[in-house]
Amino acid sequence: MKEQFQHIQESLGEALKKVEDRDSLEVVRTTFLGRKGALAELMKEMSNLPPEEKKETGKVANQTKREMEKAFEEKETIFDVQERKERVEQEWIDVTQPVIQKKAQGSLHPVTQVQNDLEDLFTSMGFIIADGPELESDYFNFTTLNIPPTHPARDMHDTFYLEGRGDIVMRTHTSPVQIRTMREYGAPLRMIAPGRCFRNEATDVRHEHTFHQLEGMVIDKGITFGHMKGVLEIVAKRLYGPETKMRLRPKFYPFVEPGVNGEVTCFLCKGKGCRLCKKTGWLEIFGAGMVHPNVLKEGGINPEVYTGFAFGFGLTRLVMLKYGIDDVRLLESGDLRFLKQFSVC
Ligand code: FA5
Repeated sequence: MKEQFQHIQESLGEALKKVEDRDSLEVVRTTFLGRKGALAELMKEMSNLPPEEKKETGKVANQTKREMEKAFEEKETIFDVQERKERVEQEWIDVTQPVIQKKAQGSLHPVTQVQNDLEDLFTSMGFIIADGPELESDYFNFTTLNIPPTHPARDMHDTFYLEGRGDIVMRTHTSPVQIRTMREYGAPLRMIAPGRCFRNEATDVRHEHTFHQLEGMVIDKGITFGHMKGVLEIVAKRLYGPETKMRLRPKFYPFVEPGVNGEVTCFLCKGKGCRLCKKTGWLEIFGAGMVHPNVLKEGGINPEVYTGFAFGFGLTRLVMLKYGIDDVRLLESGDLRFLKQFSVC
């Protein structure tokens, strides 16, 4: 019987040499090592052996089985390695190829879009674009604008102060840029200054603690209230169409004299009165007026020679009006579901 085991083992060796693919390998496995294969059948016959031969033959049988399985696995490994090599060759990657996957692209915030639009309009009328710091000195934010430390007008702009630095505030408006620009460029001057402002507000649909304004100023010889009204009407109509109505009403601002606040018809109710416009039909979008002589002096400009007007648009409000947004707080919320509606790159 030992010879029979040896014979089966040799036959397996011969069969494996001829195997060229996985299918024929499987056939060899079932023929020799399967439950009903040659080896299993021979092992069954061992039960007929006399007891004294059984032990010795059993050892040979087990040894043969191990060696046959090993031979089979070695052949199987050759196929495994070969297949892996083929796969690696097929999956070859050229790392120098440009990436074809489309990248997620962001877009401009609606406030930036309206700001860009207004910058185009104003620069086309000869205005320069100026800039100033968001963390501003109390001196530029209030004092130079004719609001001395004890003046009650400071109550209109409650803001955020820095602990231990009473002389520095988060700017409450873009008006301090008026002074900075006058000091830098002198007269005549045509400038706008868009930027972020901060106020300690009890927030609601129209008031946010962080919002944007767009400041503007024109200084020259002979500038009148009529020039101011003309410019502001151009802006209102550019923003909301030629049928837009604008009205000016007297309002006190310490840095202008006379001062006005400017309103346009409410986009939501078309002037009928609603929650957004507090049932008035009008939405306030800017403050404006003829530059106060004290402010011109602070800017280093002689009020006996030059006059001018200044205005401050609530840029955030302009955006609300343009897109029909009925809650200002959405704009600074950082909520992408909201912002994606305005995606223009
Ligand atoms: C000012 O801030 C003045 N500096 C504007 C000015 C400039 C007047 C030059 C005269 C000459 P006022 O506080 O009214 O004014 O704000 C101007 C605009 O900013 C308002 O019409 C409003 O549209 C917007 N605004 C003010 N507070 C908020 C707020 N909390 N949230 C959103 N928008 C606001």
